[in-house]
Amino acid sequence: MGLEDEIDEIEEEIANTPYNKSTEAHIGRLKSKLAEKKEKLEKQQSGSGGGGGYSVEKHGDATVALVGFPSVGKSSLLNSMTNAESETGSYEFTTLDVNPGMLNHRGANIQMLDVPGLIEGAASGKGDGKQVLAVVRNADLIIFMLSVFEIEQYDRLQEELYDINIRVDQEPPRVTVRPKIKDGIKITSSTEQDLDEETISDVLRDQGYVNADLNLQENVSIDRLIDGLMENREYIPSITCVNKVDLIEPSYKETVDEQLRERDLDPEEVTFISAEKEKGLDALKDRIWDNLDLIRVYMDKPGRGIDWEEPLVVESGTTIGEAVEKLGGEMEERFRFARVSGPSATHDQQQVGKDHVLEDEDVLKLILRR
Ligand SMILES: Nc1nc2c(ncn2[C@@H]2O[C@H](COP(=O)(O)OP(=O)(O)OP(=O)(O)O)[C@@H](O)[C@H]2O)c(=O)[nH]1
Ligand SMILES: [Mg+2]
Repeated sequence: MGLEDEIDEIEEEIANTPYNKSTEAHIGRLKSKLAEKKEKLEKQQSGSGGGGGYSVEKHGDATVALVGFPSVGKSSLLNSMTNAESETGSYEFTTLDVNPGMLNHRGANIQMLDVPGLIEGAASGKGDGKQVLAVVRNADLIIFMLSVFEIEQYDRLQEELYDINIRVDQEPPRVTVRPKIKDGIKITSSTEQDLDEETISDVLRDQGYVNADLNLQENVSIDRLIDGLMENREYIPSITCVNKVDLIEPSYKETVDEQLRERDLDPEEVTFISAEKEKGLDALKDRIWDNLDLIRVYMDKPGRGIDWEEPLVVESGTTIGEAVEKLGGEMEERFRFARVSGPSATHDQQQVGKDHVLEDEDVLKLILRR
């Protein structure tokens, strides 16, 4: 029996076993066995695939990936929002490669990747789907793109990404494990756990830990526990947009909203657009910006004044020290202190050190050693 068959078999058994206290331990074993087999399969495939695949170099201040089925309008959107020219077509699979484009919004350069239409089973390595999908792993934000008549595709997109170990809209599990040389497995937890200690220890042992300290800072499920023990999971936030709204009557919107709600998507948080008619694109750009959690810092340069055109774009929560590190070179070596004006400052030109946390639209002047 091949690995893929074994995986199918375990998945089937999990699906057919009702989850309750008496089956919990068994399911725990099955799930960790499954994780292990998937890991092995992935290694086999990446080993024999001859490398290469699709890798897109990261450029700009952040990267977002457009994910959707063929013909939902990904290339059309890329073309209308960025400098890219991606081929569009009325037939499926027009785009076969990953096309990057650069979106400039609020002074930030945001790289957008047009990921070829997801095919069913892409994540299991059929065709080139899996390699193509893998570029999504490097994204800072995923945009799920749905056509207004095919909202149900959302489910499939979620599954495909889950299968390549992307966890969408999840925080990383608050699970830390420290291997040691003796004394078996010890579990400490800051909260009540639903899982039995026995189940947790079994999962740990199945993942190859014989002696280890496990610390849990959340009430973990079996899946979250396994994710927390694995190093190859990516946790990426997402937004959803619904395209081709120019094709529906206003009265049909309620039906679409209902289909979104069935998938736990709040219609208010979904962006309705027409890539072709260029409707809703500003709202989408704002949503992208909001969800990337970036801030703009305007540099006050000696002799040149404040650069309002090209701010330094960094993650929110960035300190002066980290910003200076990003600027690198001279700035880093000769840094003495900084003067900040704007939202994070108590007064104009406040003198601050490296620990000061920046906020969106701050003006920053670096005072350097001679
Ligand atoms: N009516 C309407 N048609 C659109 C819209 N956006 C895209 N289309 C059309 O839908 C078809 C597919 O668009 P593409 O942008 O090529 O779709 P894609 O998602 O890149 O497709 P693949 O590259 O095959 O994965 C084209 O004929 C577009 O003209 C829209 O907002 N409204
Ligand atoms: Mg395309």
